[in-house]
Amino acid sequence: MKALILNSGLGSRMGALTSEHPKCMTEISSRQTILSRQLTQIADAGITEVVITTGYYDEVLVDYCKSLDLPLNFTYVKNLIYDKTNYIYSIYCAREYLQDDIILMHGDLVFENEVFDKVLASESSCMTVSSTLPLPEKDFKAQIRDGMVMKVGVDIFEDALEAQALYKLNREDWKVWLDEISAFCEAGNTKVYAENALNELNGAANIAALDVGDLLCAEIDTPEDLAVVSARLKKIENRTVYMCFATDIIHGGHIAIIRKARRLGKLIIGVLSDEAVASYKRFPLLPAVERMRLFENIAGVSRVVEQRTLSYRENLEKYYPDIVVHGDDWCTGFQKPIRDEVVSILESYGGKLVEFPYSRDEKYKELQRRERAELAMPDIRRGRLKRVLDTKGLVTVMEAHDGLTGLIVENTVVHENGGAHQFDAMWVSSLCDSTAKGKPDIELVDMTSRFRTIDDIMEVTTKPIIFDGDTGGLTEHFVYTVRTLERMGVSMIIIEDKTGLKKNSLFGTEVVQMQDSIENFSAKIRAGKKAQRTKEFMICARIESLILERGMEDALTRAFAFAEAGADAIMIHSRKKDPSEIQEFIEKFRAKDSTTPIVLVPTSFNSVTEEEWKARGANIIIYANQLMRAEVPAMQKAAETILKNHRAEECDAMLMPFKEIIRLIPEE
Ligand code: SPV
Ligand code: MG
Repeated sequence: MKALILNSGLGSRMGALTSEHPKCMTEISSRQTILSRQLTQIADAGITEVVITTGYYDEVLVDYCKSLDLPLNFTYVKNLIYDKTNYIYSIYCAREYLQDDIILMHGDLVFENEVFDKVLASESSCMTVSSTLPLPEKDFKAQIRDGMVMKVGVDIFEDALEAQALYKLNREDWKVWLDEISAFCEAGNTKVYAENALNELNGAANIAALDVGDLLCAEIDTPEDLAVVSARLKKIENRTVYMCFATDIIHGGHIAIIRKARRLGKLIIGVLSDEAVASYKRFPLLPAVERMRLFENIAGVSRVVEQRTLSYRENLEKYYPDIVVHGDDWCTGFQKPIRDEVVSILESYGGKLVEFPYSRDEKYKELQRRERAELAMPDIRRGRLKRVLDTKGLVTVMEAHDGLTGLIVENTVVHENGGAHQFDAMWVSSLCDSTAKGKPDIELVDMTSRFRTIDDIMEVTTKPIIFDGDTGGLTEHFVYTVRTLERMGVSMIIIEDKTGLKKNSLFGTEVVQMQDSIENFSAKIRAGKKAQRTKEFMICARIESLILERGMEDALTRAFAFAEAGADAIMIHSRKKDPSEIQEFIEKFRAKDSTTPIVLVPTSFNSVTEEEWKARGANIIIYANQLMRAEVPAMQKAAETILKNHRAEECDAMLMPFKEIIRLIPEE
């Protein structure tokens, strides 16, 4: 593709403005001339070959083009009789350089970037017209039939639209026109417009009318035109454009869309907060401040701001951007409600939405895969629980007892309000890990086997892991457990203040269970904290006083003592359906300690929503065994159905096809 700019003419209607240089060198702002603007637009579009026809002040023009230092190769073709001919003859002189797809423009044309983008995006040959501007008395109009340009001229009024000499001409269409231009010139017909030759072709050049409506696309013939166009340009350049990003890896696709966006005006980039990113896809690798810094250093980005929610409302109502830019991927699917809201807010103040085609390039998918792999690395995974806690205030955790349940916790997503609701972390429960092995929950499954379960889960997932460490065992053993878990990339261990033969808390006082002394358990916590090597690993003290019916006072005394001993979080447990004792505990604990995170396992007291718990001051909600309780009855039912029917057909309806199950398993 080559650009052809016609700059041979005298520009005499500009008066003194063209006394020392050709019209195209007229300044349209303090930084730009008509020509420098055109050439920058051409270079930005990735076009490198430019043919310029010259004549009037040709040497000044050539020197000027060189001085612009743009990544363009110029071919200058001088029309030696520019003062006696029209530009049809300049084109004829340049014909040998024009055997290509061509962007043709008059040298006095000023158009905004969006116009040029539309021209470049047009697959068919096209000419810019406006269906909204009035027909000019003396300037170009195009006669349109079925969307195609039939004739162009100043005297055409029938079926006509205002038209500007900005064309994209595919090689075959251009050849037809260029041949006719040559025929005209060779017959001595050199004082007419090149469009006179086009008009002889009766539409054979297949040029579509490209309606650019009210967008700026105007020629400058007089000082009055110059004043109008300069004023419009100023407005355009002060336009603000808003885009929002959730990414922490910036690749070529992002740069391409940023480049396009910044051509529309001053670009403000909104960077989604960590919390908003987490609710949209997965927890970000880099915190928002660092992601903001990445964008601040991209050329053409005027300003970077945080967008705190998935909804654009807050920032749109703060910055009132003239344009919002987004990929067209949000037109359907779970992001549609966000888009709908943006459209209605923009409508309310006259803003505009510009959508670019979304890139689904394989190499970007590969980057996402690498990003996932990174998230699974122990050092990155370990610290993420603390980060999620800090950013979200409430973390939801689901039990996983093997690779497959890990994948379910990792990938289950519910789309609501334009976001993706999912679990933040995984709980490796002693009850479910033991049950999966057909063993009772009495610390019978040894640590080596428990670590194996963690490893199976870690191999296929990226979310942070909270480990159920039962009593933590002997303090001498516990310190080793802490270090092993840290090394593996586990984020938190929860140990309960029981001793002797531990039984599952859901048995309560139905079985004999011993609670550890405050002193012993505090010493265990202290030893664990001393043993750990990273600062992010968390040790949570679980208090069994309510389970063992030792009363609220005992629970609270222990909670404060364990926090004092260095526990990073406190878990309070209850097996009552009624949540009131847990609520009372939270209230009384929070009255004195506003920061230590509170962990709950609401298996029995399951009527309270996460939002209510958060409002009361809880921070981590663990769904400790629901996946296992879902799978056991489903498996039993399938087994019974086969036994009853002596075949599997009746059971089929209750089963998931394996094709769907294996979709859960990630491919490398
Ligand atoms: C577990 O899931 O193993 C627990 C929580 O420790 S509970 O079963 O409620 O005691
Ligand atoms: Mg347990």
